[in-house]
Amino acid sequence: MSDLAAALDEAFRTATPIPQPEYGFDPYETQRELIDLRLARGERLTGVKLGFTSEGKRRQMGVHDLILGRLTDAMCIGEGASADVSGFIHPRVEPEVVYLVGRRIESMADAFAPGAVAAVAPGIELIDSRYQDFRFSLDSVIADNTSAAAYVIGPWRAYDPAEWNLGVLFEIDGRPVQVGSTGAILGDPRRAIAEAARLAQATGQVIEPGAILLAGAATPAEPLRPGAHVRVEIQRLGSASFTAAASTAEGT
Ligand code: 0L1
Ligand code: MG
Repeated sequence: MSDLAAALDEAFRTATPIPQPEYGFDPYETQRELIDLRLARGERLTGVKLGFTSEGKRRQMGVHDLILGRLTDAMCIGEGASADVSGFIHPRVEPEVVYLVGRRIESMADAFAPGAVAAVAPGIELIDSRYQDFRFSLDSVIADNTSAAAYVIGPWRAYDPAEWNLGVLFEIDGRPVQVGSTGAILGDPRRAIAEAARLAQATGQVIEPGAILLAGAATPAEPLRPGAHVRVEIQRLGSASFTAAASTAEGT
């Protein structure tokens, strides 16, 4: 177990951010160690997420590639639920397209095979960097499991690849805070399964049938305030929502 994985796990468990490390760690290996600690505490893997799926965000953060993170059942907030967010440090929320993986994905070829995506849903991702001030490099955010913290999934519907460029309305407390299009995800969210396959193969992971894939944010993220009601509506797909029930560690 590396020092960085242990420090990130403690930062997560105590909601106390740490300075980002500068060198001397393997990003995806540290992420795996971090997730193994959670699995050893009884959590179960539920899927993966892509990050930095918009060129604008990559430019803003000065990074050059997408990143892949892992999701567990403990990160799942029920659709429409009231969720205790006191264990998060400085959480942000963003609208996501969620895919249900329909077959075992080990290589790019699997991603293009029939049935690779079985269903699609509107979703919300809650990201929370375990680093001070939400500051990180590409490598350090990978080690921090790509800031993955929680997710909400709305109703599933059958996947129709023709429906890829859909309007997105992102509301907090009933007011629109962002509007956008799912086309902002990789220029075409249908690319998400192939990009996830590429990164999974490169990092020695297999995406199992039944896994979920958070394909990426369709708009910029917004800070999550205590008491906020967060709702995402995606044209034709429906909506996902939750309410933040308590203060976060930084009281934001
Ligand atoms: O899900 C995302 O796109 C976020 C990836 C990590 C970067 C961040 O924390 O903003
Ligand atoms: Mg995201």
